[in-house]
Amino acid sequence: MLLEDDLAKIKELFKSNIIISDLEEILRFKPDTLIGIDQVSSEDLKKHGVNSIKDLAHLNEDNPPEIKDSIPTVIIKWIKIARLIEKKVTEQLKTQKKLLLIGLDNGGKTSILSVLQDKFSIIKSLLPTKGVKREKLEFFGYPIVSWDLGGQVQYREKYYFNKPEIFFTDVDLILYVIDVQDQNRFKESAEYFSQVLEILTEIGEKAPIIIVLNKSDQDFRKTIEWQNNINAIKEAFNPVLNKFDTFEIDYYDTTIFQKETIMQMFSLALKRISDTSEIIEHILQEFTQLVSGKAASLISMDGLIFGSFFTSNTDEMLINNTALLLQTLSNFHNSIGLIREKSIKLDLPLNGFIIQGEKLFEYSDLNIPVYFWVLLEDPTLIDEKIGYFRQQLLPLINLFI
Ligand SMILES: Nc1nc2c(ncn2[C@@H]2O[C@H](COP(=O)(O)OP(=O)(O)OP(=O)(O)O)[C@@H](O)[C@H]2O)c(=O)[nH]1
Ligand SMILES: [Mg+2]
Repeated sequence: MLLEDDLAKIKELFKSNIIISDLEEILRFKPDTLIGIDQVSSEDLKKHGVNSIKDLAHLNEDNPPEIKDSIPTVIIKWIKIARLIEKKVTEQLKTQKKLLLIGLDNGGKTSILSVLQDKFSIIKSLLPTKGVKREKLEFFGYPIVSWDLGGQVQYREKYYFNKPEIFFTDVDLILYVIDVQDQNRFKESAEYFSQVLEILTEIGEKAPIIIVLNKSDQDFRKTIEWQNNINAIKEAFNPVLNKFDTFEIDYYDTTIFQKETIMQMFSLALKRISDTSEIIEHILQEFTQLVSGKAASLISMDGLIFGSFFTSNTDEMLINNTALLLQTLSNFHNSIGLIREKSIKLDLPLNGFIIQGEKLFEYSDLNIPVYFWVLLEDPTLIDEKIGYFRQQLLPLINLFI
């Protein structure tokens, strides 16, 4: 059974005049009941045997049908939205995601969780976690249950691997935390990591994993020792990654002394488990092309990057870092009583482009503003095109994870 709340979120993908009384019937609706698909395209789709949302979901995205006046990326976007709806309707929606933090003792797992919840004052007095600490949390407004697996050897050996189903089933995301300053324990950590992957494989779990290179403190990060340690970690871990090559694994360096490193790591993590991040990135691509831009990004005021589109890595860095800094400035202005601007712009005339952020909407019960950022030469087209994208993006944000 879908919860009322989820039903409401799915309804937002449909045009406002569409009445939905029974969920099962949604999949039989004509494609043009969806926001963004007009009747002419719907008729065109019919010629390709697509009469319903379900038919649309089952099209091959590598070889989309040719529809008059629509570029392939738009059709692919429709296919993905139809798939999302099918998934939400047919699968029982889990309301909370399960996040597992694993790693040797003293790596910083509990500290990272504290930073994420802005509980800075308790960090100094943290003791080693005894066994497992489970907590219900809200990250960026999304509900998550964290399982913080204390890393002391007695728990690792006697507890987790004896009853793996309790700890490792139904996991959505794993953060494997390493202390990058403790070079004597990289091998031990890699062995533990290997045991964890072995167990996950045995019980058939396939959650995305981020190897968190924690304690990459700002001053230490500049040293040769840091670089040597990172190399040593990769040397110890890469054979494990190669052995278990079906897992999706990323490295990310963090320090609890710079909250933004933890937030960006977590942004990446949420994108990995998002049902809609890919669709959002398609829409950003569509928009960027329409306004002849170079890059676009959708970012919440608290720093969650829902998705980005870019043509070069420099453009990606440029737009995301500029946007995050300008948002920090906007948060400061807001904190001293200024009204939040709907549009934030940085003009770089000598370089021939501007970076502009438009407030699209607010999400979650916390009313967090979401800004749509674009890097482009000529901003005149933004106003004209943005309404259409606002309408498409809001439901996808609500269904992000
Ligand atoms: N320099 C530095 N110290 C950190 C960082 N993160 C955590 N620490 C310190 O590392 C120590 C251990 O942190 P915890 O969060 O308790 O480690 P844990 O991984 O939860 O350890 P167990 O619960 O035993 O598994 C504490 O003294 C933290 O203050 C970091 O980014 N940089
Ligand atoms: Mg702990």
